[in-house]
Amino acid sequence: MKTVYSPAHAGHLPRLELSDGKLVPAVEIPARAEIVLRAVASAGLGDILAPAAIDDALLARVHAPDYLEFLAGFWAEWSAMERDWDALPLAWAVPGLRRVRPRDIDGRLSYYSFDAGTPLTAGTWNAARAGASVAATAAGLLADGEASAFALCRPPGHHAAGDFYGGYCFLNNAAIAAERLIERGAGRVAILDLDYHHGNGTQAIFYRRGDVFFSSLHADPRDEYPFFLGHADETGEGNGVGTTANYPLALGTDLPAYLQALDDALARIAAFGPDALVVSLGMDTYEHDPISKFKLKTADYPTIGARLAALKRPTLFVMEGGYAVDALGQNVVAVLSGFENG
Ligand code: SS9
Ligand code: ZN
Repeated sequence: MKTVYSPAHAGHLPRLELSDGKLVPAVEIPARAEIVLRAVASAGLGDILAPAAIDDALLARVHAPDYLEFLAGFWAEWSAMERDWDALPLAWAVPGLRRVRPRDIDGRLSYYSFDAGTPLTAGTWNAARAGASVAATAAGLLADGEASAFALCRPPGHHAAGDFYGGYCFLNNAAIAAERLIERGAGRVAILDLDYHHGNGTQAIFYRRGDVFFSSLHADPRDEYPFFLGHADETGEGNGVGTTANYPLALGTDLPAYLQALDDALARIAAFGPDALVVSLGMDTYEHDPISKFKLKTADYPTIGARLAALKRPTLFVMEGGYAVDALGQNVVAVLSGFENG
């Protein structure tokens, strides 16, 4: 399996994040992607390729033009105000308030975000664009006939919706990959989100679409971030009725309970009959993840990879979360080699 990687992710270097009411060292850091790169290289998974520059028209298929313009221009505005620290928003237009776009920079920061835990930094836009180009290039490999590919994206993407960021995510890499597959001829694409957190951004982007099936296994949003999406009764709307499937799971979920949900999701995907599968590969389901509460072990991941292989569809893995940095490389390789041997 080929890997697509760009070192440009390292320009997104958040220092402190807001967590449990405190500013603490950020967990979504460059070392994450670097350790995964080293692990896929030393496992001999396959060639490691650089991405091609991303087409703006592809980004615009997923994200609103005003949102992209905001992200692209943000740091110039922020730093012109003599602010050389990372940006965090402060107030949101919850129901009862009005979503009218503010002129003020802090107002716009809030308008285009949904949490205060996601620092926007000097290098964020370039890094996020590079991550999106990694996803798009890896999707192109599938369209060229590869059976599988790994998009080693950073920052992650699945919490980013069409017009807001959050959850360490700015551009929705998995959604961009799905759109690239459709551009290159796929009639139907399934996305399976295995990150510990619900992929609220990806779900929102495709909620009314009949050509993209979205399913997600994640900690129950009553117990865990992102709290306000990911319940089992969210099943799609309009043309997308029946094309969303959520599996909210209990804190402490271990392999048997996880596989029960996974097998159900895979049966739903098989029935949908996709031309390609995009896996949002979050490794924060790991038992020692510092911000998560599932109980999967390194030895469990090859089994999960093999179940994905049994679907027998062209499969694109897109890196999402996973914050136990020391184990992240081995855990990713465990899924991908389980897939290849499955
Ligand atoms: C932990 C704060 C968690 C959001 C987590 C986003 C995960 C993205 N105290 N904040 S995969
Ligand atoms: Zn996550």
